[in-house]
Amino acid sequence: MELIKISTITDSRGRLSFVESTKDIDFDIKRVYWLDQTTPGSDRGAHAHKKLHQLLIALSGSVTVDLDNGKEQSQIVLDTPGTGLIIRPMYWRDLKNFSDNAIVLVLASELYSEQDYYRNYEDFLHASRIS
Ligand code: T46
Repeated sequence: MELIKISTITDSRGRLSFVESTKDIDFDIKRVYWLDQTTPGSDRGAHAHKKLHQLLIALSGSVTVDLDNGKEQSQIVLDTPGTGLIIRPMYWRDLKNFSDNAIVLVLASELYSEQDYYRNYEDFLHASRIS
C-alpha cells in the first residue's frame, strides 16, 4: 500500500490532473473503472487480488479503505483528488463510509478477471500465509 501525490496543474480555467504509467505508477494501465452513486451505508470490496495492482483516487467526496495483508491491518481515508492509493496484490480491501457525492476512480494493471479474486477471507488468509 502506498499513497502517491497526483500531479496537478491549476490555472484560471480550473484544475487538470494526470497519472502516467511508469512515471507516476510502476504498472501499465489496462483497465479503468469508477464507483459512484453509492447507496447510503453500502460497503464495497471485501476481497483481495492475486496479481492486480490498482490506483484509487477519490475524484469527489470521500471513502474509507481498510486494508489487510494477512499480517497487518491499516486504514486510509481518501478525501482529495490530489492523493492516490496504490493497492498491491494480496491485500484484502473493504471500502466503506462513502460520502454522498463520492466518485472513486480506479486505474488497474489487468483486465477484469474473476479468477484473480479471493472473495473468501479464509482462502485469502491461507494463501497469504503460504506465499
Ligand atoms: C476493487 C474495488 C475497489 C466487471 O465486469 N468488470 C470490472 O472491471 C469490475 C471492477 C467489476 N465487474 C463486475 C463484477 C461484478 O459482477 O461488476 C460486478 C461488481 O463487482 P465487485 O463486486 O467486484 O465490485 P466492488 O466494488 O466490490 O469491487 C471493485 C473491484 O472489483 C475490485 O477490484 O478493488 O472495486
